[in-house]
Amino acid sequence: MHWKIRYAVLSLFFLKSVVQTTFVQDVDENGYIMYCPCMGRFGNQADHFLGALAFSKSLNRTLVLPPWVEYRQGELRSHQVPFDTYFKVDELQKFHRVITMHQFMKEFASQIWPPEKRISFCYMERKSLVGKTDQSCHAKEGNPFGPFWDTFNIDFVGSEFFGPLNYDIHHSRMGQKWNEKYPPGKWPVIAFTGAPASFPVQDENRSLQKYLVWSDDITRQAKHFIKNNLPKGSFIGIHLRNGIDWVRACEHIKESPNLFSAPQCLGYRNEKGNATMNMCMQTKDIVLRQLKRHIKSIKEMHKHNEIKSIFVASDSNHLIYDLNEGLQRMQISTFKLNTSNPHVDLAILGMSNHFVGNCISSFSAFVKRERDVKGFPTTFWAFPTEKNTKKLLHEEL
Ligand SMILES: Nc1nc2c(ncn2[C@@H]2O[C@H](COP(=O)(O)OP(=O)(O)OP(=O)(O)O)[C@@H](O)[C@H]2O)c(=O)[nH]1
Ligand SMILES: *[C@@H]1O[C@H](CO)[C@@H](O)[C@H](O)[C@H]1NC(C)=O
Ligand SMILES: *[C@@H]1O[C@H](CO)[C@@H](O)[C@H](O)[C@H]1NC(C)=O
Ligand SMILES: *[C@@H]1O[C@H](CO)[C@@H](O)[C@H](O)[C@H]1NC(C)=O
Ligand SMILES: *[C@@H]1O[C@H](CO)[C@@H](O)[C@H](O)[C@H]1NC(C)=O
Repeated sequence: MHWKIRYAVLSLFFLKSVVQTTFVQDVDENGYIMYCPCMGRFGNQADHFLGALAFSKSLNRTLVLPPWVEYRQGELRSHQVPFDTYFKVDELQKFHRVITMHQFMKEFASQIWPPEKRISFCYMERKSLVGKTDQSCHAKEGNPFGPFWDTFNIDFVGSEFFGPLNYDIHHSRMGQKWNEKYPPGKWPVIAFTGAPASFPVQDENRSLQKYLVWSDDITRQAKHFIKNNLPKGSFIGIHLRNGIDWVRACEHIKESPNLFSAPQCLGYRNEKGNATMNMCMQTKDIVLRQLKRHIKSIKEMHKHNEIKSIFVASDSNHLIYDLNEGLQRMQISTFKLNTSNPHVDLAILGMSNHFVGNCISSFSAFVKRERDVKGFPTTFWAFPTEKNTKKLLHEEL
C-alpha cells in the first residue's frame, strides 16, 4: 500500500476508535438509573453512591452519575458540582456502565426521556412541605431537592410509588423483580427522589470504592501539598471531626450503639462492641496519647522510616498548637491545609503512611475504604476501648 493511503486508513481507524470509546455512547436499551444525592454531605453521599452503583449493576441499567450536592454558608440553595470534578469516570466504567448526568441530559434526554415522560420514583407518598394534598413524591420540594433537579431544568409530571420493592438487592431476586415491574422498554429512566441505597453502605459493597479514583486535579493538589509542605519522610494523617454539629450528633451515642458509620470499626452487628462518646468526640489527651503510641510503634517496626510529621484534617479545630506542643520532644510537627478543602483533605489522608480516623464519621469512612482497597493501615480514635487496651498501655509504661 502506498504510505499516504496507509496513513489515511490508519488515522481514520484511530479516530473512529477514539470517537467510539470517549464520545459516542449508544442509548442503553436496558435503561438508566438516576437519583438525587439528597441526604447529607460528601461522606453520606459517597456511601450512598456505592450502594446506587451496586443497585444499578444488579438491574443492569446504566447509572447516571449525579453531581455532588454541596452547601455553602449563608446560601439557601445547594450547589451541584459535576461528578467528574472529583472522580474519574473511566475508572467506574471498568465496573459498570455509567454516564454523567450532564452528558445524559444533553445527549439522550430529549430522545428517551422527554419532559412529558418524567416521573419521579419514591417508596411511598411523601408528605408535602407546603400543604399540597395530591398523592406525590413531591420530589422537588425543599433544599436540595428543588435546586438539584433545577440544575438540569427537570420537572416531574407524575409520581410512581415503588413499594414494596426495595433496594435490598442481596435478597430474593430483587433486581429481577424491578425489571419485571418496570421493564426498560416502558420505563427507560427510573429517577429516584433519593439514593437507591442504604446508609451506611452495605458491607458487601465497600470494596466498590476501588472504582472511585480521584480526578487528576485533586490528586495533583494533594501531592503538591505533601511535597511542598511536609518534611521529607513518613507522616500520619488524622481526622478530627469536632464542629458544633458533630457535638450535637454525638449526644445520640447512648441510644445508638452503631451510630452513622460506626459499623466500620464495631462491625455491622456490633460484633466488636458498642459506640462510646470518646469514639465520637476526642479529647486532646486521647489524640496525643494515641499518636505517641503509633509514632513509637512505627519507629520500632520500621527503623528507617520514622514518622516525621502529622497531617490534620478537620471541620473545625485542628489542634495544631496542642499537637505541636505535645509532640515537640519527639521532633514532630503538625500541618494542615491553609484553605479548607474537604476533597484534598481526603486525598492526602488516603496517601498517608498511617491514618487515624473517627469511627462514627462517614468522612473518615471514605478514607478507611480507600486505604483498605490499597492495603494501607487505618486505626480509630478510642477504639478498641480503653478497657481492652489497658494491657497494651501498661506494657508501654
Ligand atoms: N475540610 C474538611 N471538611 C470536613 C472535615 N470533616 C468534616 N468536614 C465537613 O463536614 C462534612 C461532614 O459531613 P459528611 O461528609 O456527610 O460526614 P459525617 O462526618 O458522617 O457527618 P454528618 O453527615 O454530619 O453526620 C464533610 O462533608 C465536610 O464538608 C475535614 O476533615 N476537612
Ligand atoms: C446487561 O446489559 C448489557 C448492555 O445493555 C448487555 O450487553 C448484557 O448482555 C446485559 N447483561 C445481562 C446479564 O443481561
Ligand atoms: C452489594 O451488596 C449486596 C449485598 O449486600 C451483594 O449482594 C451485591 O453482590 C453487592 N454488589 C457488589 C457489586 O458489590
Ligand atoms: C451493647 O449494647 C447492648 C444493648 O444496646 C447490650 O445488650 C450489649 O451487651 C452491649 N455490648 C457490649 C459489648 O457492651
Ligand atoms: C499557609 O499560610 C502561611 C502563613 O500565611 C504561609 O507561611 C504558608 O506558606 C502557607 N502554606 C501554604 C501551603 O499555602
